[in-house]
Amino acid sequence: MKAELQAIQAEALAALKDVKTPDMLESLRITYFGRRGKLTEVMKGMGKLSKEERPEIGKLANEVRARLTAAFEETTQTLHRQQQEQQLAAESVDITLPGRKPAYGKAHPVMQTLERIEAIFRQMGFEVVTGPDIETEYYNFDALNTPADHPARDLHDTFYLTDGHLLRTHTSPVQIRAMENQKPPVRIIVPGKCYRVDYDVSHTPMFHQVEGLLVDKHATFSELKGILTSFARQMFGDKTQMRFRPHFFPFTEPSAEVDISCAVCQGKGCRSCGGTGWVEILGAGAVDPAVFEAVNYDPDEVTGFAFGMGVERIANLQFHIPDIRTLYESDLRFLRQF
Ligand code: 2NL
Repeated sequence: MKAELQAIQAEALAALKDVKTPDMLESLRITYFGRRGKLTEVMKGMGKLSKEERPEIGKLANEVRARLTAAFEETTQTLHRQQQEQQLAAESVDITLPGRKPAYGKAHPVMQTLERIEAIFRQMGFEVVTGPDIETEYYNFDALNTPADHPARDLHDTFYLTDGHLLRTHTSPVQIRAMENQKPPVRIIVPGKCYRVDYDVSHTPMFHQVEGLLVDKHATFSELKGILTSFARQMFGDKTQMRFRPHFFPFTEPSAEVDISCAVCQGKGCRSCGGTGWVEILGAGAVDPAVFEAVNYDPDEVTGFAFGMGVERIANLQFHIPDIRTLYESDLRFLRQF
């Protein structure tokens, strides 16, 4: 029986070495430790031993069982570790693979143009100020010397809301608020969204404006001309010529519309400028004394100059976009060109 036990131990230890899977291990466990297992059978036969044999064989049987139990346990651990290592290897990430490229976005063409305009005026000492899109009739029209019967106030031109509110038709109300809140000198530009009831190749119901305001003890029209000429040359090129045509705005007197020489034909006349050699880029003028009175500035103490330009129009000249409405159709095939 002693030899039998030693043989079982040797055989089981050898068999364990060849175990590759948990299934193999389990069937081996049944072979030795199962109800009819080899070791179990030997243990069952212990009762037949003589009193003399029993202690020695019993001790050996216990040792063999303990050793095999430990060996089975160790194999269980080994298989488990191998299984984990395989899983880790299978799931590992190859950090040398190239990453997925993020899709870069960029500023809308109107915003690109607006950013350039702002940078040019900032560099000339203007502060950028913004205000609300929803305004009152007072700030949008009354304070700007625009009479009650002025056509701009027409329902057909202005989006009216309830309670005397409206969507601002220009950014001028922000300048009114700025003058109410600060004493001269004032040197600001006001970019922002504006709204008018209008829709064709050159108008969208929402558009962007940049207005500028300069108020000081002795501000002059020539200073305004200098600022606007410098702006136009930085925006459209060194050789750009300027032309001021008399015009009328309710809030400025005198007023002018300002043209630049056509950048496409250098003023020779082409389709882009309708053959005239000039394209209009902005309106400007000397702040009307009635506007100063509305904000409690003394027209005898200060002079002021203001200007306003449509950003979509400038973007059009920069990028040669034939129909302004395409800017707001959110078609990426169009927008990606700029
Ligand atoms: C245009 C013309 C202009 C102004 C805007 C202004 C603002 C105040 C006082 C006086 Cl607070 N004037 N703004 C002046 C002249 C022209 O815009 O054609 N814009 C697209």
